[in-house]
Amino acid sequence: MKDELAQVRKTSSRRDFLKVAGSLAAGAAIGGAGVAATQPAGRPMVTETVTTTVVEPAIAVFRQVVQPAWEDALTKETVRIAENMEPVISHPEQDAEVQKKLAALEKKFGKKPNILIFVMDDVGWGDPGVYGGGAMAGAPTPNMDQLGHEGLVLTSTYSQPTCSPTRATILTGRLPMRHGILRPTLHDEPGGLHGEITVAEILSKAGYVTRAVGKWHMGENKESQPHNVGFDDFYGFLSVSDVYTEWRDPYWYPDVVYSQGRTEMVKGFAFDKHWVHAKKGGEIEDIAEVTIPVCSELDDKWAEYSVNFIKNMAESNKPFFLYHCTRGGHFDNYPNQKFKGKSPSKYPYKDTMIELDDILGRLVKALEETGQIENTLIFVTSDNGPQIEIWPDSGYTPFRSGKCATWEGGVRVPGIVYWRGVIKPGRVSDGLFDLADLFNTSIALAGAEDLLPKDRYIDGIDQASFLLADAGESSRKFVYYWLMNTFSAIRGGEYKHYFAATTDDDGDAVNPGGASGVTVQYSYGKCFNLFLDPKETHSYFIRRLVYTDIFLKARADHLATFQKYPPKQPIVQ
Ligand SMILES: [Ca+2]
Repeated sequence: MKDELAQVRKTSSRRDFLKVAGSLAAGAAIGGAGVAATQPAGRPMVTETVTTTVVEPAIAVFRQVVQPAWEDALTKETVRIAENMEPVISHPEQDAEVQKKLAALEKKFGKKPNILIFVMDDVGWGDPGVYGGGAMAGAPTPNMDQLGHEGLVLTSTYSQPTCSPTRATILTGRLPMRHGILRPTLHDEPGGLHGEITVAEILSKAGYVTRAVGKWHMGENKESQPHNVGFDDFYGFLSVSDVYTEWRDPYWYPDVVYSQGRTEMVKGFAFDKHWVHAKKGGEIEDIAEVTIPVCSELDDKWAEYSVNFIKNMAESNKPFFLYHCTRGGHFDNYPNQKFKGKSPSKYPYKDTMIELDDILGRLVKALEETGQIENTLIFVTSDNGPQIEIWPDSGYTPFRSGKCATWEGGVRVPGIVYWRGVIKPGRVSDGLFDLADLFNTSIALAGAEDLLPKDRYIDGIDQASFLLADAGESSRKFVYYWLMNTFSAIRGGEYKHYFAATTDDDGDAVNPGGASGVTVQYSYGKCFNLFLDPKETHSYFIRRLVYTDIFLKARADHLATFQKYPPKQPIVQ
């Protein structure tokens, strides 16, 4: 019977298997000998009724069959490796496998690996073809798709609900309540990242050449500028695309464009209207004012800058950390002439998507041509979900709501990981990955764990072995969702338990999106099974009380970390 079961396992769906397993067990019960074969050792044989003998072995077989090939993170214990570090699920075997791979590479290349983090703006989980978008969504993404197919596609990568908080979380490994940037900085708000320790600062100490290219948006004040928080060189703009252009566009702002007084008022706001260049130890130099025609060429110029950097680094005995952040596809998209009207959709956001994909291809090509592709980790992501209120100049997500919300549409983003020769091609994982993990993972790849801060709480965890081992499992048990300073939800396994959320009812907005609702605290909570209900429309908290204890404890443990390490902003509960 074992052989028959094995054959069924290989060829049939689970439902078919259960049916066959049940009948085999029933037959065995009647025949006698078969029952003994599936009876667990030491369990007394039940022979009083046929019904009992059928059910018991069938369940035993069922348990054997559904033993997952993947790890059930929700049942795993975590280990706190330091008081100021997020607890992890330990995986000593995959850690050892990856250490072996990395040691061999270091021997081959004579230096630590390069790291390229490619952050797109407001691009949705559903936009790349490898996530179901691409050609379907009127904007094919062959380069993203290829990296995904030949690397690792993460289906549960999490950002923060908006731009600036996510970017600061990537660079500090800390949630917004700790680094203090709870929402995007606006035209007249200079403050930002100062006082934080960035991955660029740590990697610089570890011997890396560090460079930020493109959008910054983590504060314009001098102390927060990229070249003053660890980067050797910065080439891009300090704020966000719409800040530079929307008040120049008569379609959106006739009341400003055709009013000299209001135009002067905006020009008087405390933000630099130029895109800039700066080097560590130097001052910001303006390159050009970001008018609408200039805006449409920024991504192309920034790509060229990164390509040249990659080429120049080929002969260096130092590894690099390149943080390349695109302008697109944040509203308003004014596609480059080379791409305008070139997507099947022909809409500005879609034309921008095909340019972003082309740019990724240019960076990969530069790594290939200079012999660095096998010594470079590439991580492709977005800083938050699509800005639904701006539709149709916005991205696509199959999930509920969008940017500004903690619903999945706001924070679940693409996560494509590629490293030729290191990551086994064709991997797909739903293991949890918070973009904060890029901080710890980058530092681990640099072998610079000794330089991790000890005076502040770090929410990121080292996911190197998850990303790089052939069958790597995530070392993260929970993702914590914050809606600015309100604790919103926790995800563990496929379950997500809400304590608070932003409303996204049609009546609240022109288009129902994350930026238009109000924050509501749920009296008891909501619970969604993201496997069965990825759109989060069927809360069945009251039917899933068995998980509630886990989430209440996780919430209490998480909030307790703010006792020892106070947040920069007060928590609202
Ligand atoms: Ca964004």
